[in-house]
Amino acid sequence: MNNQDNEKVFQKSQINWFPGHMAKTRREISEKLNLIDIVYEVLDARMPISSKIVDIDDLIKDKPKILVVTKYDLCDTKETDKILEVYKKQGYNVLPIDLMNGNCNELINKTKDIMKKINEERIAKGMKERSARVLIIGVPNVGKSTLINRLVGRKSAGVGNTPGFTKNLSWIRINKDIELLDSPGILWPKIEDQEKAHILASLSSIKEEILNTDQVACFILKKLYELYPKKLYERYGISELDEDYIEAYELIGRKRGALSKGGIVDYEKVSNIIIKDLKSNYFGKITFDRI
Ligand SMILES: Nc1nc2c(ncn2[C@@H]2O[C@H](COP(=O)(O)OP(=O)(O)OP(=O)(O)O)[C@@H](O)[C@H]2O)c(=O)[nH]1
Ligand SMILES: [Mg+2]
Repeated sequence: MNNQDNEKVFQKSQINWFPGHMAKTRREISEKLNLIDIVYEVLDARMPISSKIVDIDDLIKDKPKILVVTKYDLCDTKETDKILEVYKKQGYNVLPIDLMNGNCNELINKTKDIMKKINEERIAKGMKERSARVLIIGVPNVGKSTLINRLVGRKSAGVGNTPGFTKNLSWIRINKDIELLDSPGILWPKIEDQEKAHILASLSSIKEEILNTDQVACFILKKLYELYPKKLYERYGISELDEDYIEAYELIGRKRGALSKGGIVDYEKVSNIIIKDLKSNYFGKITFDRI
């Protein structure tokens, strides 16, 4: 967005991110599927709907799975729990978790329970018992590698707050009972629902470099205004959000000193501030999805 060129305010482009490595990861997951016993489908608690891979069941077929809902410490539990209840009613095994402070005992127990049944079936067929092989799958940046490190109890998988951090599939053993397969975050070729795409972009699951930052920043303002007006007011002093966002940008720019020469508010800087504030969790606990 540019102050001299206000018509740009309304420019919007579709958000999609499906680089070659995601297509490759999908292929490799399909190829390795016969080695997998259980799947941890990882969701971000701030977007338990938007961060769900739309065609996950085509990809992992009928493997038993656990929905591991990470970043529970960052979400608005009241709203997130409503969504998780729906998943439970649909028959999902759901486990919210705070990977910064919580432990993974419940997840390990659930995994052992599922594997026990699988092993009983194996024994009945005359096969040998084996340790559980678990695939960890999810959109970028939801905490798959962090989950692995937590499960293993040491830093085994690379972690970073940028989508696309993990580049390859790799096996990691937790103990004699469980082996994990870390995988790079994946999306799908076309995100039909652009509201979801914007939520994914706002909460750092889409590579920043390909995004129109003004568009994402305006979306964040709109979402906060709709869902958490008090938080928007507390951080930026905004109590009304005008349709073209100009007043809001001017306010934030002056408040935060995002000015260019001559004291004019630098809109690009303001967009970056908004995105960074959300990424740094400065708005407190939020959930952007609603049932
Ligand atoms: N507060 C909080 N932060 C978390 C939690 N889980 C993960 N994170 C943070 O989220 C960021 C992404 O974590 P990663 O484990 O690298 O995510 P990933 O899913 O492996 O990402 P890709 O490899 O890019 O697909 C890191 O900055 C983690 O510290 C959580 O439960 N709570
Ligand atoms: Mg990773």
